[in-house]
Amino acid sequence: MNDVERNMEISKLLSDVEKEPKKYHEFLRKIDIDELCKVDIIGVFGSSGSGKSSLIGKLAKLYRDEEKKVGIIAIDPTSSKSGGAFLGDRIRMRDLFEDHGVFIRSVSEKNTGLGLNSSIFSMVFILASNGFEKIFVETVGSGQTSVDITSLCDLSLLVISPGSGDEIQFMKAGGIEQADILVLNKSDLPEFEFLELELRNAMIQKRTVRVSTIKNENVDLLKDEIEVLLSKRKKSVGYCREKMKKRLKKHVELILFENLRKVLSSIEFDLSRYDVEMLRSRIVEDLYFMVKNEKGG
Ligand SMILES: Nc1nc2c(ncn2[C@@H]2O[C@H](COP(=O)(O)OP(=O)(O)OP(=O)(O)O)[C@@H](O)[C@H]2O)c(=O)[nH]1
Ligand SMILES: [Mg+2]
Repeated sequence: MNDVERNMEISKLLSDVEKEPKKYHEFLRKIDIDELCKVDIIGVFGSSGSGKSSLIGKLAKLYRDEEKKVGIIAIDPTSSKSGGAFLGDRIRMRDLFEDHGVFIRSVSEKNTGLGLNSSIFSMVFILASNGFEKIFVETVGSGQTSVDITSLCDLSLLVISPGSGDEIQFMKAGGIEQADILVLNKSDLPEFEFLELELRNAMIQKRTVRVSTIKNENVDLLKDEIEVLLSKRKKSVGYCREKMKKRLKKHVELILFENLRKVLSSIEFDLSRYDVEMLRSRIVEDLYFMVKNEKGG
């Protein structure tokens, strides 16, 4: 099978899985967990416009130069109404869109409010078991979202650029422990020195790499850092299976959460009319029906 055929096959599998959970169960039953462990999943988060997509584009290019296959999943926050960001990415990552060794998908967060959903996990697993060696997951935000994304990824990058004052405050409050590498992007801009100053004042101890994505400066250095960290992590005994367990746990949590929401939204009556006890029994009943229906009963 060549790359084009394989990509078409993956696209089909992805949409089948969306429509029919059973297909996903079949797929999941067959995957080789140890094989999956060899794939590197890299999370990239940070505020909107910090340069995440541009950076992923440049990193992907470096991996493509080594003939590694690259998957990119960009999660759009539900609030972004237009396809503008994605179209922009199409322009910024034009070379990649034409490269069949790269698989790019833009997915919606689907109103979970968590910055991710269960189908992102399925996508990652599907790409990982189809020969993609490096998988990037891009997501906006750096709060709880990034915590959840970390459970999926082997390594995560927080991208900040001039004007990311809020994030620095957040980091200072200890909120960003989960980022492995802090990427200071847009070093070509004159305002960059303020970013450095702000960071120095906040006294944040974190592995940091300064890059200019637009000028392609230091992106290779960042890639080296990523590789060193990944190989160190993957060499540690029991890492892969433990990580996989964390991923599957989060995956299960998301599936439960999404099903629960479905049930709640199907309760079509004015909830405000009910008292606490009645609401409780209503939920219990509906859950009971959901479980029964799932079993085909
Ligand atoms: N000057 C400068 N601009 C950059 C650099 N990297 C990215 N940009 C610009 O910053 C803007 C946002 O870049 P994106 O890569 O789309 O940022 P993003 O974080 O993916 O944005 P969202 O997906 O909307 O959250 C674009 O106009 C880029 O051209 C850089 O290193 N220097
Ligand atoms: Mg982007």
